[in-house]
Amino acid sequence: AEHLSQSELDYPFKLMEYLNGFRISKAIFSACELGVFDLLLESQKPLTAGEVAQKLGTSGDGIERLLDLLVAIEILEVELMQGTAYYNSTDVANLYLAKSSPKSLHSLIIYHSQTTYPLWNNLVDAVREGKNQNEKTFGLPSEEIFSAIYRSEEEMLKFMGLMNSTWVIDGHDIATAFDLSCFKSIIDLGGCSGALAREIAKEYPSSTVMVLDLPEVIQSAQRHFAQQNDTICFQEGNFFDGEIPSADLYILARIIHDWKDDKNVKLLKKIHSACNKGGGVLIAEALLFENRRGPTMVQTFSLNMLVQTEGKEHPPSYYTHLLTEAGFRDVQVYRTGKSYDAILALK
Ligand code: ASE
Repeated sequence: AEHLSQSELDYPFKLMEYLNGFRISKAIFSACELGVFDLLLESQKPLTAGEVAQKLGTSGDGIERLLDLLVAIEILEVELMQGTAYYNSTDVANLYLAKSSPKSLHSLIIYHSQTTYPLWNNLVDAVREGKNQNEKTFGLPSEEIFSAIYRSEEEMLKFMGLMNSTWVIDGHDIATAFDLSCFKSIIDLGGCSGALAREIAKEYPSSTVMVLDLPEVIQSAQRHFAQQNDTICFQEGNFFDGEIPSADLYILARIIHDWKDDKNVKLLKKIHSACNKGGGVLIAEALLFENRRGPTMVQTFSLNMLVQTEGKEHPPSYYTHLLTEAGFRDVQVYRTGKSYDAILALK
């Protein structure tokens, strides 16, 4: 095979690293769940494995092996003093792995460890059956995907945390992908915790930004993600079964990838008819290459949609067709080069 170099045939280094990927992921997840990164940030000084074990209530041997792996993958640092290893965080761990950091990926990690990981354990069945594994994994009916994703208040909060942490990281690029200043009223449909809406509101202070989501999501958003002097407002609704209020711009961030084509066309047609004259729609999704040969990350996202939803990830042409079919025009695609890209279309 062409893509396997001679040295890969001599010894499958790359293959072995891929095969080991799950152990690396789970080691980072576990350190996060144990509170390793929070402890090292709070302690303000390097700690021995014994001190970490004592503070976190773990075995000394277990934590030492975990800490040593985290050092090897450069998520932690180690310093030897009189033959004793002192572990310290790196800037990356402090910024992205500690819970208290404003850019923390802690919620994303908790979700992947406790929900995504068990779902991926049933990937074989997902591929065989071509459908999500909510039923097999969690004992929940697979038809109504959000009754599975929101199966308890705890699960809803975890999912909202996942959504929140990605938009804290990626929201600014979505907000600035296009000049949206001409849109004075903006509604983020399925805007969840409001993290992306806040990024939009920060960038366009003369626009009003509203999050429309299911009643139970809005209530959780206001209870757990509200901010003092919030720049956005919340509206309970249902963009499939209920009314969509009129606005200049609608945001659909990671909505289209959850659903099948017919639902997506219906939704975009409904948005088109609610949309004010001169308005538009902004879609935020992870875009595949047009030939679907990458990016690898987006291909893994698409399999993730298989195990958990009824949707998939798409290349730009899919969104262009969808938007055009719903009556939108002047579709513009902006690739951020990060996880999520932006598409703007006008009424
Ligand atoms: C959805 C987004 C996600 C629905 C279910 C989901 C994500 C995980 N599960 O709209 C986030 C993006 N995907 C990954 C793999 O992180």
